[in-house]
Amino acid sequence: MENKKIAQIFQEIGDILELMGENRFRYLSYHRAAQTLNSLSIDVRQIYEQNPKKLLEINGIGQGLADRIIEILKTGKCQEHQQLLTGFHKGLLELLTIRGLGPQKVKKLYFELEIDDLKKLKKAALEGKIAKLAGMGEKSQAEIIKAINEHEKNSKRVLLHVATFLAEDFIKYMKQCPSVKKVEYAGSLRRGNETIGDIDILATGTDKTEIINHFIRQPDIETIFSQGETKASILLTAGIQVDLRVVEEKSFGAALYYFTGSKAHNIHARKIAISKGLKLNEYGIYQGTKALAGKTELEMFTTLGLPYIPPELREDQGEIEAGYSHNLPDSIELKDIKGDLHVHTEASDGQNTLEEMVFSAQKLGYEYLAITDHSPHTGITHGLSGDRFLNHLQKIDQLNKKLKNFRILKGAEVDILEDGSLDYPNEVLALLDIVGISVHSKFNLPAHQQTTRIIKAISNPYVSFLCHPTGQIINQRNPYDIDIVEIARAAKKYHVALEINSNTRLDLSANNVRLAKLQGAKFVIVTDAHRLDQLTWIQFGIKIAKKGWLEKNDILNSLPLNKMLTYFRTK
Ligand code: DGT
Ligand code: CA
Ligand code: CA
Ligand code: ZN
Repeated sequence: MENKKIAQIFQEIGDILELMGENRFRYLSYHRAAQTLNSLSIDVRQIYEQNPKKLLEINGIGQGLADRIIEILKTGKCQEHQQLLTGFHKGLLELLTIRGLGPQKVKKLYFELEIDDLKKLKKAALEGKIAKLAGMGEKSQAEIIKAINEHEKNSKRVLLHVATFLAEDFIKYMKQCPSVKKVEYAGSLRRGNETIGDIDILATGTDKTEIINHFIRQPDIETIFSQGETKASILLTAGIQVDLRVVEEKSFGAALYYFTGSKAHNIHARKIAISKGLKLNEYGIYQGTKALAGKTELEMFTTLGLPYIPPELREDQGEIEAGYSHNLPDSIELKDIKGDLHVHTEASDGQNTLEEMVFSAQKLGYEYLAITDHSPHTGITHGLSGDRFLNHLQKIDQLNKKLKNFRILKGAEVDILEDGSLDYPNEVLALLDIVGISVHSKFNLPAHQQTTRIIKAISNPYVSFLCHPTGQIINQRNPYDIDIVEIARAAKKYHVALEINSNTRLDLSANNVRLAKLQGAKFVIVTDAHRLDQLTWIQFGIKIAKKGWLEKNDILNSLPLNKMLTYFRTK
């Protein structure tokens, strides 16, 4: 979706206008438009392609802003934005993101101390220079240091996998406290977001003080931020904050609902409660002083007249409306997955043997497993070719003969070359049951060329699925410049699935999944495991699929083997 990109450009235009002391009305209109675009669940490009006049129906978008949206959709840039940026210190925009720093203070810091980025701000604050400015003082200086620390922490959001393992350990630790009756994690982690700001834990039990004391004695704590009667907050040595709240048992469901969020979902739910003459908060739902719900989450939904909405969907992206109209997706679950289709062995860059991977997949209850070692193009992954490849396939045939009720699929992860052809000729691909294709080079082609390249590869009749479709590596590499809508349409046309990579890539992302589903694409959820333990990481791909509103029939590896292979082979 390009909404976020356009929103960011509008936010920056608004910020610069504000810093330049421009008319309040002008910069606010940009800021409001940025907010609206960020929360809009349909792609503005789709609106524009249907009918450009419809852009004017978006809240807060007048003709001037609509023209700029069209300009960005067509050229990727906005002239006004480019002009404003010329000669402007971009670091000043970053300063505005620090809590407590508005345009007036940023201007003062710039003119009096020549502070034009975060690094200079931190240095000046730590050297005590800010306290000496007229109207600032020691207290504002301390606030600024605190806000910078917060900012530094937030800009390093932790990957879902890492936060999950830390939270699960923490929950186990909390259960060792005899006072704890129930303990669960909430927040973005429970909603299955790709990255997590902090971990929110909720507990109930007999002795609140004892629960808090147990929490702050966890052995891996770096700092205790705060500790009160019903809540505490700490920083783990792993660099992530954990917030604990201890609640009454009769309010546990209400608190779990509230602290699972998202904030946008909560606000929407509260509005509905108000419209029914009820009060909804983290303690329960009330009619006057009478509590109607609070002990369980399900009660909360039922009282609002809603079916249970899974945490992954709670982003206020239409799930509440879908709940009322009985259109919630029948979400895919872990038990629906019949096999993994993307794993590596020591034949290329994996760490375990073929036998070890197969044995583990059987233990997970799978019916099949595709071994997809690399093709040779990207030398570093020790890809297979010639006799080495044929021997590898023979080994799979031999092992298959020994197995009952389980099939190893002969597969490969084949590089897409620059011109969209594949790294193995069709005669070799014909030997395989499953062919995943990947861009592993030439990440920076222009959008049109990159999209055409990938679609050409998708059109090869031997291809089963497109691996990590956008190339994004969270916190490390941006997605390649591609048109995901076009790619999803081609995937549908050629019976090629799009991969949800459950490994640390988490590519496709939940938003892209939802977008691709709208185009009629099908998906596979796979682990790209390079080690045995990574086979269980399928749980993260399931969360992304749920968050992207997928159902069982959207996922090809929820099908029995023959049905799945028939889909791939019908071109
Ligand atoms: P994160 O930690 O940035 O990855 O995202 P969350 O969603 O875990 O956010 P967090 O930790 O600040 O707060 C946890 C939940 O608490 C959030 O999802 C919804 C609820 N919450 C927090 N602040 C507010 C608020 O001001 N209003 C409402 N309605 N709910 C809030
Ligand atoms: Ca959180
Ligand atoms: Ca929190
Ligand atoms: Zn791979």
